[in-house]
Amino acid sequence: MKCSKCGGLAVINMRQHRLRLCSDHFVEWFASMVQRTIEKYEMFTRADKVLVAVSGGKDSLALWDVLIRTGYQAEGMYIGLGIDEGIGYSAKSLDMCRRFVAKQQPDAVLHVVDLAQEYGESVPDLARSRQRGRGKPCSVCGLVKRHIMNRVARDGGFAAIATGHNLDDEVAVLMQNTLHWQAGYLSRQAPVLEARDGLARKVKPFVRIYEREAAAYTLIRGIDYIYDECPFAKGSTTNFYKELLNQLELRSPGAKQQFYLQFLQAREAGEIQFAGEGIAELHPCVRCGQPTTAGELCAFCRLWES
Ligand code: Q46
Ligand code: ZN
Ligand code: ZN
Repeated sequence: MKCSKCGGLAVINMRQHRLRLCSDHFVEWFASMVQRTIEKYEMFTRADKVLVAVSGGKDSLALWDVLIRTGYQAEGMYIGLGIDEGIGYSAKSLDMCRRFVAKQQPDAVLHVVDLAQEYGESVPDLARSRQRGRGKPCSVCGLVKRHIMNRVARDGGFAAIATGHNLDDEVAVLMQNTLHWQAGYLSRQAPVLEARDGLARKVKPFVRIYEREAAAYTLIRGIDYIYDECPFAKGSTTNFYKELLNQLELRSPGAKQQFYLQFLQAREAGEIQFAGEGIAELHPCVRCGQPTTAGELCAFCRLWES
C-alpha cells in the first residue's frame, strides 16, 4: 500500500477520505485537519489559553499533543474521580497523563483536581451514598466534571474548554438523539458551545477526526494511553450505537462523516429546526458562584448537602 502523497509505505488507509498515507504525511494531514476544524468553527486562536480536558485516553492526549505541536497555548486538566473497580482506573489514567507530559511535552502544564482530596468523597462513593444513578455513577460524574472544569477555566482565564470528543462519539450521540427525537439535545449538539452567564465556552476540535485516526496518531507519535475504558462505560448505549455505525461505515465509507456534517449544515441553513431551542435562564449559585438554573444552590453544591 503506497502513500497517496509521496509513494512511500502507507500506514493507514482512510477510505472515507480516499487517502492512504505514510506516517509522516498522516501526522501532517491530522494536524491540518484539526487546524481547519478550529478555524472553520472559530474555536480559538493562538492568542487564547485553552484548557484541554484530559482523561489519559487516546483522544484527549492526542488532542493535547496536536494542539501544542501546532502552536496553541493548551494546558491539560485532569480530574481525579476516584474510580477503581479493581483495575485502578483513575490512578492509571492520571499516571498516563503524567507520563505524557514527561515523555512528550515536558513544558506542558497539567492541572490536577482530586475530588476526594478536595471535597472529601470520590464519584462512586458520592453516587452510592446519595443513591443516584441506579448503580452507575455517570450522572454524578458528569455533574462533578462540568462543575470543576468550569471553575478551573473561569479562575484560570481560559478562553475555552477543549474536549477530545471525536467524530465517532458525536455521530453515536447524534444517532441516539435522532432515534429518540430529542429536540433539545439536537438543537445544542455542536462543535462549539458559546460561553454564557458564567459558563465557559466548550469546543470539540476532533469532530472531523475518526476514532481510528486518533488511535493511529497516538501510535505513530508514541503516546502511551490507558486502553481500558472507564469500567462504568461498559455496555453503554453509546457503545452499542458505535458498533452499529461501524457496520454502516464498513459498507459505505464516509457514512458517519456525512450523517454528522449534513446535520450541521442543514441546521445552520435553517432547513431543520427544533423546538425547545429556548435556553433556560442562569443565575449564580449563592455558595460557589457558578451558574445554575435551579434554586439558590447549584446541583453540585446540593450534592454535598444531602
Ligand atoms: S461518566 Fe460514567 Fe464516564 Fe464518569 S463514571 Fe466513567 S463512564 S468517566 S465519560
Ligand atoms: Zn507520504
Ligand atoms: Zn454551587
